[in-house]
Amino acid sequence: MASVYDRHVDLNQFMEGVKKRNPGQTEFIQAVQEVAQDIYEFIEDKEEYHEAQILRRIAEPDRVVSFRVCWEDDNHNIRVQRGFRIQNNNAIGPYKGGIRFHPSVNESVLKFLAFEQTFKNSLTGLPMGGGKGGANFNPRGKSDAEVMRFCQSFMTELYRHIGPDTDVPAGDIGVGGREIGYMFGQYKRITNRWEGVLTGKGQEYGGSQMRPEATGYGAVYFLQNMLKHKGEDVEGKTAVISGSGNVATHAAEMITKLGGKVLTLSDSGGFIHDPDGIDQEKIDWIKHLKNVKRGRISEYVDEFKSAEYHEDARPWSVKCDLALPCATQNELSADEAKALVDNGVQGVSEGANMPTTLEGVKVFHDAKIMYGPGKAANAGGVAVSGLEMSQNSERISWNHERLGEMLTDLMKGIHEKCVEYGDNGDGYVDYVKGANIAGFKKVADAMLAFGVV
Ligand code: NDP
Ligand code: 2IT
Repeated sequence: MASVYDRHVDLNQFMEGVKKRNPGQTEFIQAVQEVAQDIYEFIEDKEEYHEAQILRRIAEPDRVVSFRVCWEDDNHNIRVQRGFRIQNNNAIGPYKGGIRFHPSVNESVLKFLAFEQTFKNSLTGLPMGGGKGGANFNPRGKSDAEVMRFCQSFMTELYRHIGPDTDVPAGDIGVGGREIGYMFGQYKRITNRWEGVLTGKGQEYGGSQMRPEATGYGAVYFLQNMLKHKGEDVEGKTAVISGSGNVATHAAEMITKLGGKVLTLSDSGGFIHDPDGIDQEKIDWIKHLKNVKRGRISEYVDEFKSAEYHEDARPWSVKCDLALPCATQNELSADEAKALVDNGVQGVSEGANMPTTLEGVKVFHDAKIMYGPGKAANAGGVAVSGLEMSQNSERISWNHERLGEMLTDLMKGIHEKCVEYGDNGDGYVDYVKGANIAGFKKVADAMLAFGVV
């Protein structure tokens, strides 16, 4: 019988250990499972990784910081939230990853995101480790003043755990330019230092051109690379997109620029279906609705009569060539994947992190659909964050055109790495396997170099 010290616990025994050590953390266990199955195959004949227990170590965060965040709402009620920063792994660079403000945030969700981020950041080729943070704060319906007070209180604790060479947070769900501004201002005030400690900053104070667009554009570039690999293109194809935030609106914008037609967008209330296509003018209207008016996607149908609103529903039943889940984790089930396949979907590119369930991924693989997992497809955001760090360190700013070219090249490079490790030899590329192995290898080899730390 294998003891816990056995170097060769099999995949099932490994996963049993992960479940036992992380009780009830379903999202984290799901993310580890998805990676472990590919890594086990890859390291089967590589004794050094077993001996050094590399996978076991990557699946144990370096540090989980949890803290209380108190703030006062506009009615003078004292509110108490839980904040976190998960520092998963810094083998190849400072911890790097977003901050999420959403009522669903808990330790499991942030541990899954920090774990995924470790592989994603490695795939970019830039020197960034993996981290993630956030709080169970719901920005919806809050005044600007309330959001500011929350962000300041959050940073009053977080600042001691981060730094430009230690850990560099950015945005994620519920954290955009406004929140980054409030958090950066508070960091600067506490430390009396202007430094590139956050990315996704405004252009006026050290933010990078292309960072707002990078995740959504990058997800479409990844899709374009997958299609090209099969001699296809985005032009003339229909796309179903979920979400209507930063990633979804920029993915929609790039699909449109490349001659595709976007049929849907959504939020947690439901989705809009516009058979005429959601063109640039409509996307600009949605950006204003979301970023300035802080409105809901249902309002689209009052403005654009060609569209229908489907309450409490997700868009995956709408017939399309391309699907881009860009909202949140586990938003695309096996049944929904099957509906997409039955309707003839050709390519799926994940703007969100882990939006497809494990069972849904299996449906895409069994049907041999081009399927780009989040850790590869949405890496453009963190990649341009890495470029923002470089610009801040050098105290310069590169222009939009140059950064656009760098993003295009980075996504091409990530696609190539996925093909290198994921080509099954039968013409089908398993992009999940490719991303997992390529992402793992660099981190694992760095860890081997450090010995037992
Ligand atoms: P935003 O906050 O800008 O937008 C999030 C969108 O997703 C909103 O439309 C929101 O609707 C919807 N959404 C959030 N939670 C749920 C839910 N539980 N059910 C249904 N819809 C939901 O976030 P981003 O666009 O930045 O992030 C979207 C996804 O992309 C996330 O998975 C994030 O981790 C990932 N990502 C983001 C990157 C970035 O650079 N921003 C980089 C890489 C990945 P509602 O308003 O109703 O909540
Ligand atoms: O999931 C992600 O990659 C992000 N939210 C962006 C992280 C970053 O540091 O830019």
